[in-house]
Amino acid sequence: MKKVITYGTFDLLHWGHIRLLERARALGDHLTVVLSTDEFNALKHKHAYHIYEHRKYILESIKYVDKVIPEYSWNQKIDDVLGEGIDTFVMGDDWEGEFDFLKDYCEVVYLKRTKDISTTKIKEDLKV
Ligand code: C2G
Repeated sequence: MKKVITYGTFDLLHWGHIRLLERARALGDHLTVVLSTDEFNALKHKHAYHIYEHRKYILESIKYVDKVIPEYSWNQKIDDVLGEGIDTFVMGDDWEGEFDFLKDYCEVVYLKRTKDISTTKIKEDLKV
């Protein structure tokens, strides 16, 4: 079984997120999403609208997602890849090159980011 992993906050889930998850899952037979905790989001200077438990619940309902585990540190990726038996690490290409150190442990794939949609844009557009 070819196992794929990806990371993110996935707040205010939108079609750009779904396209990423769909393409990531298509690279293997199993997709693990490592979901940023609310505390880790603070380290990323992000404040998610939905709390971790609700973002996890939403992701677990998506047919492309097989497992959701918490992301609590920038430094857990090697342990995750080894611990989860991962073959392929996937991120959107806004992260291009940032995680190449993982190439010693698994395949690293950066997928084209979906244009014209983001959680930030949604929040901005909804501001009255
Ligand atoms: N994404 C995308 N297209 C968009 C928006 C997001 O392909 N229009 C992708 C991002 O590139 C990322 C994933 O969807 O691969 C999740 O995006 P975020 O929730 O914004 O994740 P981020 O805060 O970048 O978290 O350790 C890594 C970090 O946790 C990454």
